Amino acid sequence: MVPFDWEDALGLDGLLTDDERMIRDAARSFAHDRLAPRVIDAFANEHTDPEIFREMGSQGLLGVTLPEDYGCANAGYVSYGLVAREVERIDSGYRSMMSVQSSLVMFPIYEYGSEEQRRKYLPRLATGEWIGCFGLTEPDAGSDPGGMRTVARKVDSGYVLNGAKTWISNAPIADVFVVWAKSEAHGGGIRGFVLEKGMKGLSAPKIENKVSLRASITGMIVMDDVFVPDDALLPNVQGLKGPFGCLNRARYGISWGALGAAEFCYHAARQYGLDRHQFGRPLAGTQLYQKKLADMLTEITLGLHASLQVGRLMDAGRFAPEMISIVKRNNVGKALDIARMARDMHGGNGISGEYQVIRHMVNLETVNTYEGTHDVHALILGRAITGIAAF
Ligand code: TGC
Ligand code: FAD
Repeated sequence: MVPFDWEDALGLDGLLTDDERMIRDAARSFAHDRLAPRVIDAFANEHTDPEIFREMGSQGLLGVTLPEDYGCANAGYVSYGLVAREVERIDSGYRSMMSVQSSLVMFPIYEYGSEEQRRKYLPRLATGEWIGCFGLTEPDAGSDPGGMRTVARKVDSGYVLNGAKTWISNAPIADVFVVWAKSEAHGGGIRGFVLEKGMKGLSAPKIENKVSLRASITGMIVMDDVFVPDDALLPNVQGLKGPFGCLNRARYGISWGALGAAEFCYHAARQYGLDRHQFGRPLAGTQLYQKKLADMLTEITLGLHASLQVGRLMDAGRFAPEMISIVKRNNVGKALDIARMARDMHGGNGISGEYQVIRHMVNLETVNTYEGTHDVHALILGRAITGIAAF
């Protein structure tokens, strides 16, 4: 028999390698020392500090799964998930900044790019000197990205892009834009292009007044006859499997990250319940309060172990995208329930920014929607179960 650990109920720590624990601990220290002190103000003032990318880069937290040749850590997907969990324990917006850079910008350049593109972009994205964004969603194509209207027209020695992307994380401060467009020269097939800040006809206006994810800047990408040279095309992929291949990685990271936010809320609710007395005893000494804490711990624990298993399968090259749909959908949905519960358990204080649970709660509303909504992941699973696409 061993003593029960209310922070690690089924012994996740013991299932990690020494290297994974080391990366997890480094990410935890970084998040605690560098991110936690600025998050309340950043969220209140809707401020994104671009310096955070440089700081994450200096800690080796960007593109952690990519090879050392390009300045990356060459760690596995379990390590990537552990980093996402620690960063999102502070704020989903900070994890968003990290996961867009790692999974949606660096991964496609590595996986689908030429050696020249890898050498040009990856080292500076790894240090955070350059900030990246990923443009798939459009005003009229969200859950159904195949309906995109952005087009690339072939011209002498390059392409001309026209269209608009919306709800794009990092866009207003980005140096590098991975954009997906229908290419006339490839039979209307979807192709990826790497655009750079300052190109004529390219702009990235900020979307103002978000009530969720306020520490992470979001914008549009507007392309008005943007000329890109031939070597801006990502040569090694065509079709929706290109962007979906990136989304697999980011969605998996989110499955860990959302539970980091949930853990923050669970710990906060536990401490609040121990400290706060009503009716002559601590709130944590009441049956309803304890049931809520038990539900939180149970869902967090089951979700983390499921993500660990998916990460192990990804590291072994034996995963199916539907496995990722299970953990993205379940863990984010459960994290949102936990954040709402924690908000309630804090009573009136729960709506104060100082207690932070309501910030996690409103952030998780976004996380439940982006990277495939909760219901879209149910439909991905429904298709896999029945063989019938119900989109
Ligand atoms: P479908 O016919 O299913 O597939 C088209 C092609 O893609 C392949 N494919 C995949 N490949 C790799 N991984 C996956 N997960 C894949 N899913 C599909 C498929 O094999 C096929 O290949 P091929 O060779 O036969 O052409 O496509 P569909 O149009 O029917 O798709 C339906 C659906 C619902 C699955 C899909 O459209 C979907 O996932 N929609 C959700 C859209 C979404 O997730 N958008 C995210 C935008 S990025 C974002 O939100 C970033 S937020 C980041 C942050 O700030 O953290
Ligand atoms: P819609 O697709 O219009 O969906 C609206 C509702 O309808 C949802 O409840 C959905 O589940 C439901 N629905 C849709 N289709 C069906 C169906 N067939 N059956 C039943 N119900 C259905 N995108 C990027 O490309 N890059 C980014 O960096 C990025 N960052 C984002 C950051 C933020 C803060 C936000 C909010 C979004 C971001 N997105 C990004 C966009 C995000 O991926 C989309 O919002 C998401 O895919 C959903 O698309 P939509 O908003 O158009 O909603």
